[in-house]
Amino acid sequence: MPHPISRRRFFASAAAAITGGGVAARAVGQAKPSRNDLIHDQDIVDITNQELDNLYSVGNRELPSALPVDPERNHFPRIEKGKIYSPPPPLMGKQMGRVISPGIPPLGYEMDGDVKVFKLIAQPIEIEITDGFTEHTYSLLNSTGPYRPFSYRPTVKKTMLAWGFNGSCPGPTLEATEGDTVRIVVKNELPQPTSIHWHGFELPFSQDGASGYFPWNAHRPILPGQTREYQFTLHQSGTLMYHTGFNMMVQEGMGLAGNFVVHPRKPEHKIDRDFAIMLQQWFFIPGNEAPNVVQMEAKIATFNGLTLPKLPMLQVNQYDRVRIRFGNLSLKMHPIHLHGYSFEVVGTTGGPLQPSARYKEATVAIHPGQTRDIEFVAWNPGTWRMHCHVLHHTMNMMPNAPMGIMPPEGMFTWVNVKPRDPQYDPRSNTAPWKFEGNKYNNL
Ligand SMILES: [Cu+2]
Repeated sequence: MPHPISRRRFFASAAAAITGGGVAARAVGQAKPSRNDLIHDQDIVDITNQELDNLYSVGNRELPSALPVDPERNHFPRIEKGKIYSPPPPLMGKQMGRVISPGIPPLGYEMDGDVKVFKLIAQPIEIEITDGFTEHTYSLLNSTGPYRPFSYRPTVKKTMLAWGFNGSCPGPTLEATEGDTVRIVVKNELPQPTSIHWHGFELPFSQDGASGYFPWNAHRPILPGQTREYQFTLHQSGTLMYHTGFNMMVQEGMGLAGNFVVHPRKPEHKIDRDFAIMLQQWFFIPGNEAPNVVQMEAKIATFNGLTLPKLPMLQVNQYDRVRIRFGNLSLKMHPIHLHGYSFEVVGTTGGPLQPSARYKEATVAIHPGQTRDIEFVAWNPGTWRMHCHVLHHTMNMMPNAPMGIMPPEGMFTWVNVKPRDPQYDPRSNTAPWKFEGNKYNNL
């Protein structure tokens, strides 16, 4: 005869049966739903005597043991504490080009004759995606709006065990000029083979860097501890990328990627502020610091591996000509939107667009494996939002924004256009505003 029992009590008893054996299981049969159970537990399930017997016998069965863990082998993808990783090469942090990659130190080069030599060390690294809200962040929020009643959702510190280059994930933006011959010395300090593919480059097959599908590849991968050099001449310009060419779903998922900007030999015009941003996404199983690389529905989306408040905003002066380059090595498309401007899409992974092919937009879609360059003259002062318009990527899939106040995380930052007149306050409703967008058509 079935015994009615509330779902909560059923599960509580089942758990007790597994741990406590027969005594607890017998108690299940005597349970009668109380009024409180009926109020709080909507579902009443019927349990047959047979099910009760099954519960009873659980305590006598041998429970499965924990999965065996071999600390020698199961360190992936953690940093091996006993291993010494190379410090960033001496030219890491030296700004030798023009491109600013917000949040990522630049990488300079050395000359070997006529060859520009870059050094990349592929290694496991621990990065802090965000350092979380601080007292300072709260004070800013409270001074700029009546947020107090809405209990703003705090951002917590989030670290990630990733794979990157020279202590940075994504890797530093490489920068060279059309016509240069470049040599990239890649050392592999990862626990598995790797290689670097030069994404979008017109180069000799032997330098393409894709490995893993023998025998059609020109090269074997770089084994752990080994170093190899790639060398080629740049016959094109534009925003290109580099990423792993071995075991890609794992290695690109772990972050082995970076931008590679090739400036044209004869630029059409001067660019005052030139930025590069890598779009990536990460899925974390709760409690894990290493991203899960098979999950497409990522939980955290980043610009250059960071989210606010750690991700810096893009600082420009009014009337600067601004270029922003986006590279996408995530698994999803990101439509990046900028407030306050219609920018021009001026370049792709294939290089600068000819003037007739450029187009005005306020949102540019960047698909996986693509880069897009946008350009505008910063005539309109203000601290303008720039973010992915897939809202799950804007706010890291946390839909609990109170009263529409969006948590500024995910692919979200600001382009701060500082007014030429320091007294001018763009936030004031009465600040004199002049439309100047028409002056800067046809960049
Ligand atoms: Cu997106």
